[in-house]
Amino acid sequence: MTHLPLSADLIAEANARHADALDEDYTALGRKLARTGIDIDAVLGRVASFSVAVPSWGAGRGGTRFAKFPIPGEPTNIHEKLEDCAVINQLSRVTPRVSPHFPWDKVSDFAALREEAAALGLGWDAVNSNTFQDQPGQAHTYANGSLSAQDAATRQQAVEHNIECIEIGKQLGSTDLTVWVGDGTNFPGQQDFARSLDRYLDAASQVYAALPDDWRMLLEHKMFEPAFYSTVISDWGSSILAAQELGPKAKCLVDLGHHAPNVNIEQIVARLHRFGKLGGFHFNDSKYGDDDLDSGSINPHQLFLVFNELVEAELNPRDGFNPSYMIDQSHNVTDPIESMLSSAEAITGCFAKALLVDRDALHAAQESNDTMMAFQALRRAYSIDVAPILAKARVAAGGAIDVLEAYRLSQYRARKAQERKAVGLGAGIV
Ligand code: RM4
Ligand code: MN
Ligand code: MN
Repeated sequence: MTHLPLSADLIAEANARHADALDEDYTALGRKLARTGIDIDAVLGRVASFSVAVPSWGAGRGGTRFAKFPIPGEPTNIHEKLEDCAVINQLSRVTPRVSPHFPWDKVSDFAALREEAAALGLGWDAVNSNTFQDQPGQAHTYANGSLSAQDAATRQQAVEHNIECIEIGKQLGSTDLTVWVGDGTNFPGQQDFARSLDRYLDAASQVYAALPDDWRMLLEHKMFEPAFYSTVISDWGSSILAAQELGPKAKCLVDLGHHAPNVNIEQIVARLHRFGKLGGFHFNDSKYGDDDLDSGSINPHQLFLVFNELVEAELNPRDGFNPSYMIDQSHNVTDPIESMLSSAEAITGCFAKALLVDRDALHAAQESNDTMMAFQALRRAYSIDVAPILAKARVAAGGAIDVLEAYRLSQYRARKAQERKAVGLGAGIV
């Protein structure tokens, strides 16, 4: 029996005020698309089956490395985070899974946690390990690395933590382990590049060996931070080499903020797919580095181009096509629920626009070296306002036409501010 946090009547009442306008807009867009041979209901069907996971850690105001400015009603534990994630899914109907992070989300009874999520209409996505921070009482520090540390006992501890995450994930019903390590150096000469990678591969292969048959290990690369001179898995090259060495269950995860500025991420997506190693995404946006800003807030065109490659990849599955989609954001100045609602809409919108690309026209232009028409095939799809398709998909599933309006009408955060204890100050997450 599911029990969702917001009143269905409130959502229905808010929707009723927009229903006629939405019907008009959807019909008009349907006519426009029909002129180019696109069936809007078919696109609606694809959009309705799209989903993206939300990160448990994104439900709080993560802050920056410098400060955290908590808001009243912010969640203080995984139970409250789940409730907030259920609000996001109830309104958007596109975020039915939560990606947990351990030990942050540790509880004593994971079977009960799984049921608790199910009662909120939520399942579980990839489990994320954390060997980038020391925990109280931990035997060996990660100050000098984790899976790649010089010290064998530290590496062993990091391996065991990842295996524990797999065990937890089994209880939750996850099938992916995402591994991001902060390992790297801050000074030239600090570590030998080759030997640190050897140590990482050796330790990662022990984690890999513990994966159940239907599990994947998603390797997340990141160019810098907290290591600012070099990181062990710094880029997609290191990531794919590691994934190839580990084996078929190891894939690469692309966090959009983990590259040098202006890197062609959509091409990386195509490359990873070409070699059967595209495992998943952490969606966010950035201006400078790993800014973890809201998806599509800085460079929505890049997000569209990424989805254009994903749609192309799906049509040419080569060794299969099954990337996990997750949001990975840190919210400093907004209500995290509002940010994730807005991001989920931006992500789904780019997927919908990518579906509208006239692939025959694009491929014909590519074949005949007609650069302008190839570009226009993308530009035409990018300029279409797909909001009516997204809203129709949400309403049909019980969500809100205007997600932010319904959320504000619900006064959810103000109610939680009465019930929840206050979050302490302090620095945020990386
Ligand atoms: C890292 C990376 C990981 C996330 C942590 C919190 O920069 O993006 O995915 O687990 O931040
Ligand atoms: Mn990430
Ligand atoms: Mn990051």
